[in-house]
Amino acid sequence: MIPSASHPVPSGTAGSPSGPDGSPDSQVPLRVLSPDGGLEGEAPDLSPTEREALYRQMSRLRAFDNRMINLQRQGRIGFYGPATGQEATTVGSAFALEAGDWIFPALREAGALLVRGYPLRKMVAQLYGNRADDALGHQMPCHYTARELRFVSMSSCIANQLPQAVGAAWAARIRGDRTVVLGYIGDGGTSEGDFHAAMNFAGVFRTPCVILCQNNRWAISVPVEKQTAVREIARKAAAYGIPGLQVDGNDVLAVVAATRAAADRARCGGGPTFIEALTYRAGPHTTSDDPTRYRASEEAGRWPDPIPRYRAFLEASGAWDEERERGLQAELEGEIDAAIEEVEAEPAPDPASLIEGVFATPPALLRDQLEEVLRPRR
Ligand SMILES: Cc1ncc(C[n+]2csc(CCOP(=O)(O)OP(=O)(O)O)c2C)c(N)n1
Ligand SMILES: [Mg+2]
Repeated sequence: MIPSASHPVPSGTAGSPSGPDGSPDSQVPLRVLSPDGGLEGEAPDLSPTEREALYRQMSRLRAFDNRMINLQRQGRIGFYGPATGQEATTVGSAFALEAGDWIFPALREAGALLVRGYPLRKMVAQLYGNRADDALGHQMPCHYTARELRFVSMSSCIANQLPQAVGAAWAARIRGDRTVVLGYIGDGGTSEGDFHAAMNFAGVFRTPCVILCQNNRWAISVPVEKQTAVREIARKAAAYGIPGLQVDGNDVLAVVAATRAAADRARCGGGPTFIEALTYRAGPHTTSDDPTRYRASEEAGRWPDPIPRYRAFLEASGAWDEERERGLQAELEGEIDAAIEEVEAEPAPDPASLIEGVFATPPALLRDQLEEVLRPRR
């Protein structure tokens, strides 16, 4: 883990929530695997198929990220925001939910959508914004949305999604159903007023939600030390009467365990939980960013890569080997190739769709503009 004077990541096997009474005890992040993949804590109860699925989805997300960055560099898509290094946090947390739970992503949660079973082809389509895209290019790239899978589109404005997540959880509570809401936020997002509004509301109304902060140590070029003067973001939860804990976000088993416990608590009427997942944004903020301008490249190497770390754990129990790895990589390459080929064959959206989908009857001004767009150029 990355040792830093102001934001250390001590090892430990037990996540210790600071209680709703706000006890200021120092946090010990929940950890199940050692940095090299040895079992050092209590693994969550998962079947062999589920254990393998965690690995497959993390690898799928990594392969997808790598290919989408290449596509952007080749000029085939305009923009991409990878989650490299954060696969365990998103995949593990979404995996711990039930299918009927809602997910309100921040900006780096494509892994949660993959876990939900969203077709990879639709993700590629969203990035191209052509006729294969459900939103017909009306959204910015990486703003996936899947109502049928209870995955709300991310909001471009940082932290907006959190009051919405907490409100949805309140609705579930009023209706008395068993839905839990998982709302994500980044370390940078915790400086926004919406973070306060959401945390306060969740605490006061004891809404059935899990608020998960992906502390990847950077908000574009702003390091977490300049974002907040508190050493552990999880401690902020105490001020809202919410239990807060830290988890090793590069340890997929720890993330599953922490999120599952928090979701179970919420489902049983125990109220919200705040989880700070300690992770690292190993890549650029987006394809428009060059992190070499503001941080040392050695920094990333101090964080265990969550994928080989978990692979070592699977291999130690005989559940994975080199041959299976080769098979998986070939399968992923084929899946991504096929998705790109299919989407690239689609034409651009019908220009008329530019003014559809917002107003029941598009106003005259928009109709005039469309006419101008369609008028043949001289
Ligand atoms: C309200 C608002 N302010 C600024 C931005 C520009 N912006 C986009 S992403 C980002 C950083 C977010 O950092 P963090 O919450 O840590 O998430 P991460 O990118 O690390 O996943 C900023 C400042 C924005 N989208 N919305
Ligand atoms: Mg961040």
